[in-house]
Amino acid sequence: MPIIDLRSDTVTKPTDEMRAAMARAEVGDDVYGEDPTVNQLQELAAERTGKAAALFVPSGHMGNLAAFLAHCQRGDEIILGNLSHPFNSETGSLAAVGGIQPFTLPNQPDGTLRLEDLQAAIRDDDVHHAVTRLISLENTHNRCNGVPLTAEYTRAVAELAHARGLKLHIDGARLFNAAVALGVPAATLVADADSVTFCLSKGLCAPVGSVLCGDEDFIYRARRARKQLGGGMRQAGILAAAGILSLTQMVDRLAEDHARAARLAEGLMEFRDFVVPAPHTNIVRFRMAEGSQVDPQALTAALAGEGVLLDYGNYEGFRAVTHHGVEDADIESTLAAVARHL
Ligand code: TLP
Repeated sequence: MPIIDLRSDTVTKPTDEMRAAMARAEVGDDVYGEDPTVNQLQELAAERTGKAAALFVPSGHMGNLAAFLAHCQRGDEIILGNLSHPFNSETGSLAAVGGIQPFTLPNQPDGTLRLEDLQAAIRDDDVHHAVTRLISLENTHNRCNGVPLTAEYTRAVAELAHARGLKLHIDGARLFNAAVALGVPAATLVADADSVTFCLSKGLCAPVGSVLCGDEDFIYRARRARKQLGGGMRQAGILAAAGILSLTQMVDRLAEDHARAARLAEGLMEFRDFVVPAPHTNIVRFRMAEGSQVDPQALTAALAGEGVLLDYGNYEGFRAVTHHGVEDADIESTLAAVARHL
């Protein structure tokens, strides 16, 4: 049975060119900083994000956590969205591992945190208070329908943060989706941020890895944090070789994923059982319409029985994510399967 896997873009497999590059990658011990392919990936990532330095990490989660550890001390506070990935889907690691307190603000439907909410959330210098150290934004915003944050918004948050002595981190797991959707270089989107993580192993198809970028001092501290988390890797050039191709060959094609997500949403909107907001990038989120008699869990299971895999959660609703492994015909087959089961 052919499988159409729309659960996530994390299911992408490395391309044939990636496997060939991995096989011939020159490697060394990266804990000593001696893996030439890792070094090449880090230089390329720094250049693409407009930062001075970069660090290859095993996952987006570790990239965010290493950033938090490098920016904060135990007992410090990070302001982030109530729908953000680090707050909801990273096992509470910033608190459990970092001893850092999250201060959540409501994410607006466009993925932003309101500037007035941010201003009010930054704590005064008072012996009772945790020290507010960092603001963390997410671009694109996973739970907010994959919406990209603009460079102008990010600049406004950075100005506010810097004026109050804080740093700004961007969880840019899908930063290149944002760049393609907005038609601006990734570096422009994060120009005013102090650090950014992006994932190689989602829409960009590498098998493993993310990159954390920032200035030299910050990356020096993040390298120690990565080691503390057990994430120092040795001959990681085997993995970095695929990541180099992610950045040089796989970015422009993200536009195809966005077009397929738009087509999927358009088709889903025709079913009266669903409420489907228009997607912005490669993430389509939708919910059951009020009064629908359809059981979403049963529908998800029935579709899975036909090889169409979607994500469903009681709180989040449905999620379908387009990626390199999903063709135009798969979108039409998905819509036909949904029609059969409604
Ligand atoms: N997101 C995954 C799951 O964890 C939900 C997905 O399928 O979307 N930031 C954002 C915005 C993410 O969406 C993710 C992964 C991460 C960070 C963490 O990346 P990894 O999975 O590499 O640790």
